Amino acid sequence: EDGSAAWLRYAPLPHASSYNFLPSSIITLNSTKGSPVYTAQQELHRGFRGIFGKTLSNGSSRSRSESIIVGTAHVYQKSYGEFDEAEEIEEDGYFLSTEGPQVLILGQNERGALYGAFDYLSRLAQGKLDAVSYVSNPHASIRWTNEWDNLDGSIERGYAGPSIFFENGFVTDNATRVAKYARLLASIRINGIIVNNVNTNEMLLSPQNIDGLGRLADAMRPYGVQLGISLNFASPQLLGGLGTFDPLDPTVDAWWANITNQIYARVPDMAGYLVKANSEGQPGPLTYNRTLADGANLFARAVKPHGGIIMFRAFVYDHHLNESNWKADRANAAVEFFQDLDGKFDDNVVVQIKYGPIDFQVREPASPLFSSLRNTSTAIELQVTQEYLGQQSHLVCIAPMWKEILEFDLKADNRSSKVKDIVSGERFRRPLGGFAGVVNVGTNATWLGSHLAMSNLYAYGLLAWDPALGAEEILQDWIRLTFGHDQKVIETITDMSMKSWPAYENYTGNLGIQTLMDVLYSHFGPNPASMDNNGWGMWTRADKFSIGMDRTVKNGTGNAGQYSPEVAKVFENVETTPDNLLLWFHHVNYMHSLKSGKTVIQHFYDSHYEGAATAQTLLRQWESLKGKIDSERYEHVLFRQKFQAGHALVWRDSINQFYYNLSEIKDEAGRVGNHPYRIEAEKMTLDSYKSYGVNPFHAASGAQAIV
Ligand code: BDP
Repeated sequence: EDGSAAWLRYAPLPHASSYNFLPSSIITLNSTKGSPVYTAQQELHRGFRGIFGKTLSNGSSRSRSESIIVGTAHVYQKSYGEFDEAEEIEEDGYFLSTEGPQVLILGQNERGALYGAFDYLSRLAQGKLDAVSYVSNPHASIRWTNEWDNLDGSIERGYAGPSIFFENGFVTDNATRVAKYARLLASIRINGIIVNNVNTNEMLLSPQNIDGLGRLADAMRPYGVQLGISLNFASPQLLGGLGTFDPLDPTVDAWWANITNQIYARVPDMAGYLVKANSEGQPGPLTYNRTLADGANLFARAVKPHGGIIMFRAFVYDHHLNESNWKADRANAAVEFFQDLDGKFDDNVVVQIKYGPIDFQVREPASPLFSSLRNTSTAIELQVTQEYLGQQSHLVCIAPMWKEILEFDLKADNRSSKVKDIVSGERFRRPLGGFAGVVNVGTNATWLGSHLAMSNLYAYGLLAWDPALGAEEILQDWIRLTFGHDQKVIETITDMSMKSWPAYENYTGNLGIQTLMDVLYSHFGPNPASMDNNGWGMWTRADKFSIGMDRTVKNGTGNAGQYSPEVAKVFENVETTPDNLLLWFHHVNYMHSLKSGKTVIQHFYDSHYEGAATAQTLLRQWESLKGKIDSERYEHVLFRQKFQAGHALVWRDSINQFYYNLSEIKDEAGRVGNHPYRIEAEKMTLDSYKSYGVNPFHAASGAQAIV
């Protein structure tokens, strides 16, 4: 159990032999090798062998009883006649029925049939053997992952080893693991992968790499997963040798049309392009005083004849923010850059918006851009890789956070406007929309570097398909599939996971102050001092007396005013702003009273103690599963839980000490700065260890560490 099978283990079901009503053959309505329906058949064989130890035969249409019929609804109807549900099935959707003498798995398209087969197998593997009959349709058409893989094989913000897509400047020769990843993604109904980093290298478009992309797409196609790529805006100049990359220059236009045609010649079903322009050093249309829409439409024209889509990222900001302008607020950037462009994007452009206005923080309000763009298709960008959330060394189950964002009502025109209904295209009647999840899997057998982090990938896929599902419900399905049916295992991992995001928020940065990590590069470990006066923003604005970012219209950066009036009213007022976003929107005295009656500073101290205490219990809870989980995965997780338990203490003491030093306000419980039982390592007799000063100093007690 090295984790490579993830949730597709098809482990033997306890008491499987007592089920006597299982089908014995499969009738496949399209047996062309490499088609998703063919893959579905293979998967059904594999699943039945694993779960029931049963070999299914390949049936013919005459042997209909006790068989599974899998294929598209269309083909089924031609052979077997109409069925009532056919009309309800939408693109990529499927009908699953286990009620009659046959099991029916019928997709609107081939991909849908494969999703239906995976759903059926997931039910069986979980022991959900009751008869069901339902149509399942996707909430949104775009359900993609983004992978931040570089051509040299490294992965930006990846925590599971090198790339499965690239090595040494080229697309990998061996796409076996890419096919396995596509299989994993198809099982959670993801239909596209952007394979390379948003911070791009134009050499991706060399002839050799275009051919390589074809290889990747070939490996993914049997799973209904389409390939897409990130582009470097300056490629016409960097690679094509043109004197310009101005999006309105006809030679640039022709260059992109030409290279796009070359790519489609090799990858006829390419999903499209992802573009990060004019952000964090990436080139873009602003260089030529063109708008971001001019930039996006350039690519939209190139892919249009091929049916491709442009995902244009809203993550555009001027990162030269500094204290000279106290009104500078990166949270305002996306709306400022994009609001006047609403309606100016071509129909096959989707603006891809990070869930919050800043950058994947532990707590952010939903981005106001979702409700500012009414005539533009949008998608939400979520992060599965735990960049700011402990980098897979901390257990943080993110689905509850995603749910809060997706369910948030932006009240556009004072009508229900939940984020999930905006990105599906429904609220503003847009033709496209959906989800992009930054995953960053690597070659490590565990895919993400941590077994427990895989619940986040699983949940991402299922929420993109159906955001109405509950976080806990998804989690428990994942646990059963990943770790089996033991009730104690299910309850313990559920409890650990559901506690983990609040705990992480508590010990890293609460009340909406953001993850108080080292913002300068690593994004790991505490460094509250780094949050202000750097090139990326000024976020905590903490001084001796007060803390928080005043984002009100009245006195602050005006960010609250980017929301619709109904929502803005709530955030503008310190009394009505929820405590968990208080310091996101307001600058208050440390002695300001929260709704709980506690002061801000005391809440800080207490939460950091509570969060770190929970991290200790996560470890104990995991230890209670010894013997109930195979030792390979048990030990792997144990190592991480121990690390988290220790690192949570480092976080707790660093943050508390930092604000105690700054405010000089004592902890009512007398804990902060007072560790009577602690023996500092550097004070001991050091035998082949040396002590050294730690920077930032507050990340080690006594500012010293030993090596
Ligand atoms: C930041 C990451 C950086 C990414 C950037 C992005 O730290 O590595 O390039 O987002 O999303 O969070 O473009």
